[in-house]
Amino acid sequence: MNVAFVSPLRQVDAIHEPPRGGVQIGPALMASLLFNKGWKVHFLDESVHNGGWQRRELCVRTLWPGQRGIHEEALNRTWGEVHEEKMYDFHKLSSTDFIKKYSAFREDGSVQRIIARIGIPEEETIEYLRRHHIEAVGIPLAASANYLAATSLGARIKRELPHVRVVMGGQHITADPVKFVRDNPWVDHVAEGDAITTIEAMMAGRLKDKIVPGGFQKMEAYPVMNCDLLADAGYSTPPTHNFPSGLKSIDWMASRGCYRHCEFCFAGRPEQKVTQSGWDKIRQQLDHFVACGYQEIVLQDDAILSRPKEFFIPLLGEMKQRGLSWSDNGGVEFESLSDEVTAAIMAYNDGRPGKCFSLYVPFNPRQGNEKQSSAGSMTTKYENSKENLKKLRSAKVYVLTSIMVGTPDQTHETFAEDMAASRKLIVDGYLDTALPLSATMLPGTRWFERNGHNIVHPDDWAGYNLFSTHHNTNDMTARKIEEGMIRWVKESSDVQTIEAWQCAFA
Ligand code: B12
Ligand code: SF4
Repeated sequence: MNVAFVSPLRQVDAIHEPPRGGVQIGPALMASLLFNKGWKVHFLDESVHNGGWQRRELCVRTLWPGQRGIHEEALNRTWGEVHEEKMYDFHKLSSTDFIKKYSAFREDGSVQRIIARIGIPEEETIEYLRRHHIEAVGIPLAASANYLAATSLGARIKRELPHVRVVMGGQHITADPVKFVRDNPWVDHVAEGDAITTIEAMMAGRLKDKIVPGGFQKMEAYPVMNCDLLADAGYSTPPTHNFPSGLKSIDWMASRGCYRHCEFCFAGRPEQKVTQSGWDKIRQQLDHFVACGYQEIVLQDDAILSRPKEFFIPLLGEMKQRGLSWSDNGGVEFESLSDEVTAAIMAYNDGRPGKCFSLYVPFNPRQGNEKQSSAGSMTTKYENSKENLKKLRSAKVYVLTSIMVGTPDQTHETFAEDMAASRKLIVDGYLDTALPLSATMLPGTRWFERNGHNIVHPDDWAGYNLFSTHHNTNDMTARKIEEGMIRWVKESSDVQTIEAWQCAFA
């Protein structure tokens, strides 16, 4: 068959969100599987394809209180102009005055955002599919923030190329496939959970049911990711979502699933138990990355420090042997940052080829510390892990964390404590940066169940990312959460530098 995986263009909030993206590992692995079976497979990411990242069209999107649907008006300004004015105001105005001017939550109760469409327009995607005689298209919908772009593209393909089968999947759909199909009846199939064992039958049209359950699959089910399929996709070097080492890098997961069940995270659902790749596959994959010219691996594993002696430390050995550099973007578990793990990472930076550039070590709210400062409570409880952060920095590893604003249990006081604790960690040399993230109630998580009713507007899809706010809490209004994001960037600027990939205000 002749099929395509198509990630649609991005629709981002031009004021509050830094545009970030990268290879979607799930679709890349499914594309590799079908390619290995002799299918012709096209891998398109329309946010970067054909110079897409530079193509940004702006509009003002308004959502009225009590009314469903969005209203959009074209904005005759460039991304550069909007960014320049925003940054001028950001430096000149107080946090409160900045939010008065730029809040998405208006006095009349509407939600209003400047939206940038980043990537190539839908008509060019349709033309590509037509020209290449594509028979079936897979559209990922992992992040809810991509809902409008993904459903608009899928519906348009069905309208203009009705013979093309449209198959969708990803974490957003897995959270509620029944609702998704009800709202989008044109779709041919959706995956509930993993599609690695079902994608072939869905794309080939061998199934009748719309919702195709795939469970949570172990790493054995996944092939080696074939990077030749991604070669012409248009991804940038350095990446837009990670420490800019300047090297040619690729996102990868050597394991997935987690043993913790954080209330805000989809990866922590009880059925998603940790599964780690076998060594033969890991070696084949790393050899293939090297052969394709990749110099740095961006690890996205959910629980990279699970069984560190048997997995993480030998994995470092395999990467070092090949002179590969690496960073961790998926999150290193602070509690498990033992002396042994720290020593292995420090030893990586021994001057021989291959370097560990950066580690993201989140101090997230955990069970039991929800009503406290995460940075304060975690670093007090795990004093040894804290000291290891300093050691890692001495080995020239860039160590960053995040500070979550607007978690359901946060109060103004605990947020102030979190800012103070994060600041002290930076000043005392434990961290390079703490970047602010606006808490998000993601479908399928316990936060969604507990606080989903506080999402200001149900059609505010652009609010489902970690930088723009979409909700109130019992203690904080949406505006106060937005203001907290601005305050932290402003008030910490004397002790840290936040980069463009970490925040919209750089
Ligand atoms: C790597 C990663 C990233 C990377 C790159 C991802 C990318 N290019 O989009 C970066 C750092 C850039 C990133 C960004 C974001 N991410 Co992210 N990310 C992940 C992470 C850690 C791994 C995803 C992965 O590759 N998994 C491995 C593969 C094998 O599994 P999979 O993706 O689940 O794919 C399987 C199924 O879902 C299904 N499937 C997936 N796609 C498709 C497509 C089709 C056609 C079909 C049929 C099936 C199907 O089948 C696959 C194979 O079995 C996940 C957490 C996780 N554990 O999955 C979060 C996750 C996907 N991200 C999440 C979020 C919120 C974001 C951001 C919005 C954060 C932000 N910036 O504000 C952005 C969105 C970017 C964007 N606009 O697309 C959420 C999404 C939840 C939600 N409902 O929104 C997740 C689930 C983490 C969480 N917090 O719970 N992310
Ligand atoms: S946030 Fe991290 S530690 Fe928590 S469940 Fe998700 S992957 Fe696991």
